[in-house]
Amino acid sequence: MKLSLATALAFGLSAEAHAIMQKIKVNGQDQGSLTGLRAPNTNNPMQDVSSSSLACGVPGYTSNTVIPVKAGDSIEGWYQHIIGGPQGANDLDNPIASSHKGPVTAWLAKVDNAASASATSAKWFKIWEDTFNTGSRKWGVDNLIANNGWVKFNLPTCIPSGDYLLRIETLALHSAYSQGGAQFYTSCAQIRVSGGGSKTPGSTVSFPGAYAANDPSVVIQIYGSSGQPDNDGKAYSHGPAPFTC
Ligand SMILES: [Cu+2]
Repeated sequence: MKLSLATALAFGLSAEAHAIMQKIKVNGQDQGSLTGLRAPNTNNPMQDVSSSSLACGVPGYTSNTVIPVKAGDSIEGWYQHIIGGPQGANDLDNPIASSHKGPVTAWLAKVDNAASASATSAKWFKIWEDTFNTGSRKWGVDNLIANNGWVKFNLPTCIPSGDYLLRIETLALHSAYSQGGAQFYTSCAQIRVSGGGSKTPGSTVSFPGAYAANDPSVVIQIYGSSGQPDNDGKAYSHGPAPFTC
């Protein structure tokens, strides 16, 4: 059997080609590595949707910092192969292996104190997603790679001021053809919003809880009839629709 390079990568060679979300920018201002973040200290993914670490990753790096932001601010999150950037020279798997197709999403949860709040009891709502473009057949991860690991979105302008946890999730689907094969890469930022409004989401979810192990967005064969990871051009959705003001 002749395998394309992409298929060969998907089925094994890139097993260690993981990534960590490790810092954010606010309105273009770099906040510093791991500052104000809850991030895993390994780039291994989570593959259990019932994990108590599904919100912010397996506990590793913590911070006492709460990053001040304003409602509507531009936020960027940075994924790299390992903390600090590439793993050695000419790291073809930085920011993440190109086999790791899938959606990138961002979520908020209102909390009393972002530095100390429990992520598992937080009530989350999605604020942004980059899933799959049926026209270009590009995944959120393709755009993440094109932007050297940066994912960019705006905070809603209408959310109430106060502390929030901001969760960024990349879901790699290259091995999602069997249950338990999808790979979740998540970290959270601790933020304090000022200048907000008064609109709150009608519904929220918990992590774990938002996804079932057999959700069609979690168990999926993204390799289509052409042998490409193009989902056969079919639409893809993952979790609730983003909150809008
Ligand atoms: Cu990986």
